[in-house]
Amino acid sequence: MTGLNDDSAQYLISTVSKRSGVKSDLVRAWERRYQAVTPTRTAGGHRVYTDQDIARLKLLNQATSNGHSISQIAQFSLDDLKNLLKNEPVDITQTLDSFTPLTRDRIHLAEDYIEKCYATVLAFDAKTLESHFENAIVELGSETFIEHLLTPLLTRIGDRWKTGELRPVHEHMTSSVIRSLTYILRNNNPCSADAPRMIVSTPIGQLHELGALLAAIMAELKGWQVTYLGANLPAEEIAAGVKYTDARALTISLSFATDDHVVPKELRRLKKLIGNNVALIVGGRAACILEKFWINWLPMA
Ligand code: B12
Repeated sequence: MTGLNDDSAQYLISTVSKRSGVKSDLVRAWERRYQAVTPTRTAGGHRVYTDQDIARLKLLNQATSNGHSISQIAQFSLDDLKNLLKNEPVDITQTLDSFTPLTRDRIHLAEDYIEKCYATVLAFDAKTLESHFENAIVELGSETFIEHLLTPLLTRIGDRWKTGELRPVHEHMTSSVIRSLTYILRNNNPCSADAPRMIVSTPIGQLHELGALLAAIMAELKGWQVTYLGANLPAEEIAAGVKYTDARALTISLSFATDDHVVPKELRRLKKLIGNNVALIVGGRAACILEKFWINWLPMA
């Protein structure tokens, strides 16, 4: 049941138990009786497991806590397990952040994943990158994944692209894999009909859309009903979106700092069009440029 090749097996059972939350004895029992995971062995005979084994064990643990019988689900693929849990009252990828404090261990885990993901970007291996991301979402939860893995990883990619270590095509490949994760990251539980509505976009000339997309996902995880409009829209169109949805807030993401007046001008127009009853929230790494123009912006939460 290990989906990755055995070269990636690297964790002893003590680490696996700590990271998955499944006691070592139980890991061995699930393995012996149901082949829930099939570790390889070191020359000395110790079992070694992969990140994907850990993600599987974590989901199996959650599913059995929800009442599923291990004998029936032990052979499920990672995707089958995620689908099973999506329909449950408690979905681990969405609740992990709320219930688990952000410990030093989890931050280290995110840092380990950043190294692995960056190596995979360098190797231009989209499939493995996707697999690392999927495992990391299971282990870290969506919010921690976005804040402590994706954001620093993208920052590093931007820096290395600037120094020439990476080419634009490395960034494009990574951005495309990230976009494909949206479905897993989003809060798939139906939100209440009276949840406040929010529009998320970027102004004209701001082509970076990932900051806006991630901000939209974060808002959705916090209970907002979000309509994401994509990037590079004129003020009139964004304001029309606000009007059609009767949104209470408009979130604008800025990733690219320029000296020209386009963004401040667009934001002033937007503010005028949406009026004072709709909150205008501006964030992203380039939002600080607005200070020199006029606008209060919300630093990265
Ligand atoms: C991917 C990328 C691209 C892709 C974007 C693909 C896509 N579909 O989105 C493409 C190829 C289009 C691109 C183009 C360019 N890029 Co670019 N790009 C990046 C990169 C690597 C990641 C950007 C990203 O997605 N960030 C999104 C998130 C992860 O970052 P963030 O903005 O900090 O947002 C986080 C938080 O701030 C927060 N957040 C975001 N929005 C909001 C909103 C609210 C309200 C709140 C509360 C929080 C919040 O949430 C995010 C997650 O936590 C960055 C590197 C970097 N350091 O970010 C360079 C970077 C932004 N790009 C840069 C440059 C120079 C360019 C180009 C000029 C390159 C060129 N010569 O053409 C063009 C400009 C395009 C334009 N006019 O906008 C520079 C910008 C420098 C500057 N002056 O600001 C950077 C910093 C790279 C670098 N180190 O030089 N880029």
